Amino acid sequence: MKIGIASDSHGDTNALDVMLQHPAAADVEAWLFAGDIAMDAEYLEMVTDLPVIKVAGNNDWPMSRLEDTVLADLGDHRILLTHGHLYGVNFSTQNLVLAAREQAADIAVYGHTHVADLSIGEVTVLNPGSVARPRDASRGSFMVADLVQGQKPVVKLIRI
Ligand SMILES: [Mn+2]
Repeated sequence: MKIGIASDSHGDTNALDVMLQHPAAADVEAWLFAGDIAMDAEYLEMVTDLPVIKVAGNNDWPMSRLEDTVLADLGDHRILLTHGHLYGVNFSTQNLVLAAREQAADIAVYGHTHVADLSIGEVTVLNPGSVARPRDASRGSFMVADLVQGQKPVVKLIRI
């Protein structure tokens, strides 16, 4: 199954619309939203009518009732989804990888840095970057991951 991964839209629903109109988003069956801000995850749910697995970002505190970290089992993959600020991702993804290992997750998804990150390994670590406020390029970004049974995910970074 193909999942879309987005983060840090910070209320820019126009950027989310552009993302959803991208051909790469056409056959996505579920979305992961890594936080900042929670309302945007609700917008995604509303306009796509797809499941949106979501967590709170640092800018969602204290309004959001969302969890900080969620585990999602999709096929034979287990994804640890979190915004990342609680794991010190501005410094390193080491704590995030440790948390994923402890939870037997093979994929860790985070946001917060607004910088896309893709590291395929024992734990595959993904950051889709910010769809609205990128710090690593002039155009925002998101990811599409193809989750195949028994294989590493096939992940594409897409600039909008
Ligand atoms: Mn943040």
